[in-house]
Amino acid sequence: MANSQAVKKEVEEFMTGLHNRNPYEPEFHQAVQELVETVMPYYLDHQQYRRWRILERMTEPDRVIMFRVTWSDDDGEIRANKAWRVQFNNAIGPYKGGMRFHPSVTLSVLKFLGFEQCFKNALTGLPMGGAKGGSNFNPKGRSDVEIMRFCHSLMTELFRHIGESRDVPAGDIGVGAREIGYMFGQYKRLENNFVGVLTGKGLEFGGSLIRKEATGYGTVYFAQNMLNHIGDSVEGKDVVISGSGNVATYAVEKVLHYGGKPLTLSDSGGSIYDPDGIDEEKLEFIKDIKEVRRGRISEYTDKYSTAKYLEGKRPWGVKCDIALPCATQNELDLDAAKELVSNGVKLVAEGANMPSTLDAVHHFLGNNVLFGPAKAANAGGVACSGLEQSQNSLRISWSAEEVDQRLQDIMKGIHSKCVKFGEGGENVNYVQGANIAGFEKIAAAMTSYGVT
Ligand code: NDP
Ligand code: 2IT
Repeated sequence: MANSQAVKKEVEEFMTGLHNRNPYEPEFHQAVQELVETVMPYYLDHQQYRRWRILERMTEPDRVIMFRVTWSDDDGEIRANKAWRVQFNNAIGPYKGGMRFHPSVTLSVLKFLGFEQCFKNALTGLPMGGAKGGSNFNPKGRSDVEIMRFCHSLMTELFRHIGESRDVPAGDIGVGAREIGYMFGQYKRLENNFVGVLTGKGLEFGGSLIRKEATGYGTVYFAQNMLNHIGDSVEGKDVVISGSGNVATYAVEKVLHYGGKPLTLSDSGGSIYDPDGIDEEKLEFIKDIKEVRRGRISEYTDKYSTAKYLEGKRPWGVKCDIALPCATQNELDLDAAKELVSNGVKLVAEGANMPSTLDAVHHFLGNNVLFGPAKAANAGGVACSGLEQSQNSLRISWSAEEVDQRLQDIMKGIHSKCVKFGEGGENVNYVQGANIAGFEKIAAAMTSYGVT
């Protein structure tokens, strides 16, 4: 076993090289640092991987496709956006990962997401490589027809780079059932081929039951596994959740199924805090605001006057047992982590991708908080996408119960893999467990191929 000084030196040297090769990509640096810190001792103990330079190869995407998306808005103005598809690694299966439409999308953001996706997908046990794509297009305030024109134009370039055995995109921030429908429609038209080339499709054209619920449900299944492992459960726990999109709303739903009390939600404008708890009826109102009317979370307090709207604030100051960050990257920093810990938080599970900064992660781990990192905790979404691909290939549809049972089994399997590689301290170190388990599978496959 390599000593800690030697590990530290190797991490520093590796990260210096990565920074030099990839300047101005802070999110990508952060995601790699988090992985390399925990994987390096394992890497040094497995010299065959080091000899084959697996870490250097694994941190370089197979390819990045960058293109222009031109479209006309409702006033007839011509617009041009940037778009990318980062095909990171297909050692264990066809590229798989979502598309994000948000003005904050950059190559660095998509490289961090594509990189994390590789390990997440490996953890699911399904044959899926890692990719991510998206555009700096801002869907907010755009009409349905503008969204359609944008999606069609994007697919007019993307279609030549994807395929059911090549690369299978899905949704992410700003990309839900509506956008997937427009993109699938254009793909089908251009290729004259009806295949499962996207996941998250409508139920009428090859979508899977439970896909829309899967990321939020899966995050809570994972939290439940973590608590069960120490003889506890979600029942009776106060839960603080951020975001109010796909992941957050279905996390609330599963917390309610398990007898927990969701207290907060948020969006980019601020947070709502309901001391009485968000129940099923209130959740239906939120889904109507966000999914149907595409409104703001602040509207919640117009209807439920005992709730507070914390304008411009994230919800981490609210006392809780469990925190589920489900909005976006770096939404939970060191100050927020300190506040949560001093308020007695027991468990944090990441529904979003990389929502906690690296020093926040260190603070949780250093204070015996059970911490479920994104690549394990939110893998339910892509796992269910994998199940959608299986159903498409078999040309059958499974019932909601069957898909949900498979999802629960997959989340349990991911938990076991994390325990296998993360045991040793007072608590299971799920960051170490997830990183090493994911790394091992991809590294073994890459080694089998020789120098590729
Ligand atoms: P949605 O677009 O459905 O919802 C995103 C939510 O996060 C909205 O409430 C949005 O608020 C908020 N948000 C987005 N960007 C910011 C920001 N910069 N600051 C504050 N709030 C923000 O996306 P999803 O629910 O699908 O995705 C949420 C997270 O979960 C992302 O990190 C995504 O990568 C991750 N994820 C998603 C999966 C999926 O299957 N959809 C699978 C695994 C992970 P507003 O409306 O104001 O923008
Ligand atoms: O981050 C993610 O795992 C997703 N956005 C889902 C990807 C997918 O292919 O379903």
